[in-house]
Amino acid sequence: MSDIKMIAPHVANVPWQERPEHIVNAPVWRYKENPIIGRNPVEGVARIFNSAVVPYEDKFIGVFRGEQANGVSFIYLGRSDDGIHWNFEKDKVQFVDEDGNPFMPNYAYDPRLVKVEDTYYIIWCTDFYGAAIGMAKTTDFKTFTRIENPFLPFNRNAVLFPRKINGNFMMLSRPSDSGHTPFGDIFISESPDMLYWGKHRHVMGRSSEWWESLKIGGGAAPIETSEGWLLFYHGVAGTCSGYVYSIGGAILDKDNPSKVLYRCENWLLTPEEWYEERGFVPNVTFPCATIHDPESGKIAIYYGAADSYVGLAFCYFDEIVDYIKKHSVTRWDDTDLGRR
Ligand code: BMA
Repeated sequence: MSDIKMIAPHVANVPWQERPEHIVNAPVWRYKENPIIGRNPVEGVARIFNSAVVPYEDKFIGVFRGEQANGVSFIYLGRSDDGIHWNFEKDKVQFVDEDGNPFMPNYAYDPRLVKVEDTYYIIWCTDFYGAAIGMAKTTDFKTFTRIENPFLPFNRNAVLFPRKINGNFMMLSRPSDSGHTPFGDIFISESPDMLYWGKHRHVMGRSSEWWESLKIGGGAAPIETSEGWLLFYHGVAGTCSGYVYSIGGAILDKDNPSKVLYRCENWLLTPEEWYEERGFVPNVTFPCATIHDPESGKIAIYYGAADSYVGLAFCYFDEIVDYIKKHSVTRWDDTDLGRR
């Protein structure tokens, strides 16, 4: 076993189910009662998927992608005592500008939720004359204040690191196009103030492994470890009947996270269950968050399934790190600084 340590606040009540006996060779297993969020969960919302949660006041809170019955996605707030059963607010999250005036995006999808210092940041895909990254902050989950869109269009899948590195906020993103983007690598950018972003670097690209050969994108907020940042991300294959989204894992350098230390050549989870293979968009497992605890080593992964449901999967920190290291294949453009 690896002696790598997870560096994160203790969470006593990580949602959890032990590994079923029949799962022997895989480091990640699913919650038996998946999906944890089914169809039509809120009046006027047809599907909730691709959503992010955090521990909050000994319970859990989350920002959920709710696709309304008119096909437009917005963010809905949900609360849970156990991280599994969720209650949603009826109305979508109302964003305001710095002066407190209403400032709603035209749409909002694939939100991530990351606590940095004392503030919770929501990062989502927004319409900024095309798909781009939207950001807002809150300290009380009552007022959600938008901050400047960090990047130009087109971009998606932005994921903030949970702390500053070398004095700067760090964010992963995936430059894209305006449609169903048939390409894409993960990049990282830095900011001293969450306003001005620069020092852009390439982190990792599509690989020659089939399951992530078309495009990749950040997933859950990276988990700090004694050696580097554990990243769950999505990798996409283009097949003759459409895209297939799987979950991958990598460990990025602690001080220079544009360098990949380890990258698992195998997917960690790929569509296999009915709720992943069948839905609005079949064959999608799309990770957006983890709840994790350094004391027990438990990690619960929240992922969108088939653009229709939310699924929950589990792994042990030690085992997933060992698995990623054991099956690591990196290329020179993963391990370099990502500057050209
Ligand atoms: C991507 C995003 C995700 C979605 C996926 C599969 O481009 O739009 O929200 O889960 O496609 O449809």
